Amino acid sequence: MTSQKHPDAVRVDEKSKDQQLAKDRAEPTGNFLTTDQGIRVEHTDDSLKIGARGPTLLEDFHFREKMTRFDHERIPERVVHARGAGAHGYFQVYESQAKYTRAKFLQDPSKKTPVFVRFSTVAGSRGSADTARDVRGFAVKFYTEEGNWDLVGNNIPVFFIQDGIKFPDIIHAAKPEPHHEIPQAQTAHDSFWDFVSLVPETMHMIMWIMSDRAIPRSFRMMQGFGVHTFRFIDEKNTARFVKFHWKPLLGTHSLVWDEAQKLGGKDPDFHRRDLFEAIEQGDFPEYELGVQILEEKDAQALGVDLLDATKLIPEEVAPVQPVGKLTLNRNPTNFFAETEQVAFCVANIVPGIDFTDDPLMQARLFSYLDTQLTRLGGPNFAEIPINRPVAPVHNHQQDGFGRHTSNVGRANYFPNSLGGGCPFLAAQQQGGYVHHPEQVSGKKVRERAASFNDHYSQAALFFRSLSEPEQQHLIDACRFELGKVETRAIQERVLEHFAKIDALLVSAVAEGLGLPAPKATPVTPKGPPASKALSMEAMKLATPPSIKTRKIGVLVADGVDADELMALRKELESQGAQLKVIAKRLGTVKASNGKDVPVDKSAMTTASVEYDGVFIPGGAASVATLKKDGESRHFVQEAYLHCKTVGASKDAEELLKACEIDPAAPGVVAGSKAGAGAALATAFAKALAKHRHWDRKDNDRVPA
Ligand code: HDE
Repeated sequence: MTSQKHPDAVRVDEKSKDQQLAKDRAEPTGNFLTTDQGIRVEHTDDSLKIGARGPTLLEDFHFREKMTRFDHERIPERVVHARGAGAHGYFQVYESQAKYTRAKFLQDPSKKTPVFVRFSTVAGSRGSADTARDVRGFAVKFYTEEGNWDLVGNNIPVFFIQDGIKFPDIIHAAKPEPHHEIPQAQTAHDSFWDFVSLVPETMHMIMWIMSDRAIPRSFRMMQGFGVHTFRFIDEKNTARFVKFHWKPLLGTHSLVWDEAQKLGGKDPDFHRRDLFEAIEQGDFPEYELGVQILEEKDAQALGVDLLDATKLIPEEVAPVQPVGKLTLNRNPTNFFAETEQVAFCVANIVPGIDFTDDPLMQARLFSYLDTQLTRLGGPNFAEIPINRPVAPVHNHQQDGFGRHTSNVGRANYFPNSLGGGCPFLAAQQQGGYVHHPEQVSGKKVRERAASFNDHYSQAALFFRSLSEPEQQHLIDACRFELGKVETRAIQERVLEHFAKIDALLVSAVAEGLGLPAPKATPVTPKGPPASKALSMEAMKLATPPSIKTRKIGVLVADGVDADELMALRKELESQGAQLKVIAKRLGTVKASNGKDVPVDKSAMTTASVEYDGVFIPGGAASVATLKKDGESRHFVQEAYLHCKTVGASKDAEELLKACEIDPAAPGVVAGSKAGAGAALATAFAKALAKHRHWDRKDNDRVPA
């Protein structure tokens, strides 16, 4: 019997998971308030007492239940990746991947497989700020017809360590120090860099987290990577190595460090809000899944050990082949039920995909379920609605805290005759998971393979692949992080490692620390001398520029030129960007033509760091008011400092002057040169599509 013909076979489509989740939704509208036992409540503001001023009675079951339930609302936060945001969506393959894998959800381009995605930071607590410098988690649960596949990745393609046994060490070192629990969500402290200085395998990942990749502009604008090498297995049981990549269709973009730090205070929910709002507005985040495929016989010749998670395979060596598209189109109904209770696990895998002996991955195969036993209060968390597969579940697992399923019958063992032998086994042709019969032999040892030994080549490849501004940002980040380290010996040890990566890197960081630079002895990267796919700036040149979903702050006061504002709105919105009118107070401002212009944000509640660009329309009275206002000048100067596009119509150039901004500077679009109305709006949109203007040379003198 094939699994297709069996009554248990499910048809999975985009809606399958939502329909399953709908059964557990509780709708308060139009319903009575009840206790957990379904008893209607007639009063919930006063406890039951003897007399209005008397003692409260123990028999007040409603009070006791209400308070008990409140007292137990919290579950332990994730030991890492505690801070996150989730979204539902679907995945659709472009064309059948049968040549590589027998995974059913990768065969039919008309099929939409439901997914739940959770993005996260690693080091901070659940309430920490979104924009901390950190690697981002990019975890995807595919509810396929053959069961759940979890691709639990990050936005950086490599990891700090090579063997999972060191994970508790690196995480202890990165988290707040144990004696005073400081600092929150930051690696800029002694214990992290102490560990790094003693463990050179961290160097490649250190380059990535000191780069702008660690401060993404949005979850919608970052890449994702499976990190480890997996296997694809085809129908004939041929195995090939595979590395998974997610590429955001909006391009990969970042914040600048000063902006990220300020956002931590101004809007700690910056990324979470951005994701939620984009989905609510119908701007659905999209990512292309790509694979690097390597034949097993070619692996030896790569010069890089595929089992070493501190290394990547340059795209020049193995191109990323597009496989399909992920679309996130629905926000969770309830944060706790879905985003908090979702449990990803590297070991959740479907036929056609398999593991490798990567020692980091092997540790993860143990750790995820183990940690979830504590976090989700016992072994039954796969029954929590968000975790439940859409594929049917039948087995002899039973009992334990929070069990929902009521297993039918008396045969709770295998083999059995009392239950007719059910549930029965599935052969490979019936969808049974058969592990790849990898040939292994060797002595039992606690050793690291010699092929894992090179810790500097790919760190150097990464640094040298960056554009000059990206290198400068990385150097500044190292100067910041190491500048906060108090132990000089730690700084010195890190410099010794940097000396093996790049001469500019080590001299510039040493200078910032006021230390002599050790003699640079940089390694020569194996393989290509540089890789375009590693530089966000180089990637930008390859993708058509777009301002879709970008946010522009427009500063106005009474007397603003409404026509100019209209022209700008028309142009920006036609290209999918959003315009937010900012004034001293909410309500409306009076335009020069006497019309009321609605205000979206009061200056007090927002800041330039929340926008991708700033524009100042004309209107003599409006500009005169803004010019006198320190907050408005600060807004413009800060946007300029962060290399954002600044636009001003001809009469508003006076405000630029008051901000000491040269109207001819890169990324400044001024009316005297660009014209008025539609011409000005078009020039502004074009500059905005560059995202940042790194060639601005004088922005450092801005005091913002
Ligand atoms: Fe994780 N990781 N990890 N990790 N990881 C967890 O599982 C672990 C690693 C990643 O949104 C934990 O349920 C070990 C690499 C993501 O819920 C825990 C090692 C990558 C998430 C755990 C690693 C990741 C986690 C904590 C080294 C990228 C968040 C809570 C061997 C490929 C998933 C939990 C979510 C979460 C262990 C390294 C990604 C403790 C032991 C490499 C995206 O089990």
